[in-house]
Amino acid sequence: MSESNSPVIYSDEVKTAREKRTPIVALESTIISHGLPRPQNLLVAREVEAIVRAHGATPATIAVIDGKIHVGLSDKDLIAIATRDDIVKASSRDLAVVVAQGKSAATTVAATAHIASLAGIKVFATGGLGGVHRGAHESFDESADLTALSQLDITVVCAGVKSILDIEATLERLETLAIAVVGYRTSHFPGFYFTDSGFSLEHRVESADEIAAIIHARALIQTNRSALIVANPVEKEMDHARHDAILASGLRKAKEANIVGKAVTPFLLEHFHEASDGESLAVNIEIIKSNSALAADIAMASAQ
Ligand code: PSU
Ligand code: MN
Repeated sequence: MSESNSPVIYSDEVKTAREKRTPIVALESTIISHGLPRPQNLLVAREVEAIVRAHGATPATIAVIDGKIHVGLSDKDLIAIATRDDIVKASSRDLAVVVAQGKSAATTVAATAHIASLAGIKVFATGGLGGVHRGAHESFDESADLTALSQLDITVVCAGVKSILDIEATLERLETLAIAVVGYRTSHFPGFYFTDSGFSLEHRVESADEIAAIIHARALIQTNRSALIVANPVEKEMDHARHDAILASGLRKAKEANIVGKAVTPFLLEHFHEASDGESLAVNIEIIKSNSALAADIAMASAQ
């Protein structure tokens, strides 16, 4: 494909970073369009980019706008993703359809990781990964994030997987798919809103340098055909009893409203933000900020 026909457009700062080979951090956009309420979503998207820059790396928020895949968004693009009503949620399998039909989409972890890999970006920050949903033995609802990450050489910084999921089953699937998981300054797998999901981790790391060393070793040993997950727990977690009550009502409402497929995760997140009076929103924002800072530090350490 010639450069001019390419569906991929780089922002000016990402273009410069690619030319100079300086560290870049990929950021997903579904959290902006479907994960956070307006108007905070736009403010957070901007803030997260500023954090990556403050830590010395270049942010590359990824999304599809009018049929073009953008790696790095201008402020106008960020506004479009945060405010337009025609932004669909795209996983990897949706990308080519959206591009060919000239549509606009926010990218999930799966789609963002795919495009980041295409662009040679090795480090990616998100909030929480998708995983195995509760009741998946009947619904078969398992996020395509897991399959995508089983096929891509990328390091994803996240706060574990959302507590709305079946965390134990998700950890089993990560093991099967050969997706490595290390805890950042913890031996417990975080549960997004919780610092500790109740499941322990085998590997713990203390610094970005240590993670950079693992990334380097993965390449040498060629176990980098699947992703490395850096699980970074949020400091101030949600109240457990309140969380459990909100989750129970959310799952019940989702069932009553017959919410299925890719609508499930956004539905439950929105329910949390409404029912918790902003507590889950505050935790969610802390998570994405802290993960972006750590991802930038890892990208910088990896460049040494
Ligand atoms: N984490 C968040 N907010 C989000 C998501 C993750 O803090 O909105 C999004 C991510 O884009 C993730 C997606 O890839 O939810 C998973 O959706 P599903 O369960 O339908 O695969
Ligand atoms: Mn799903």
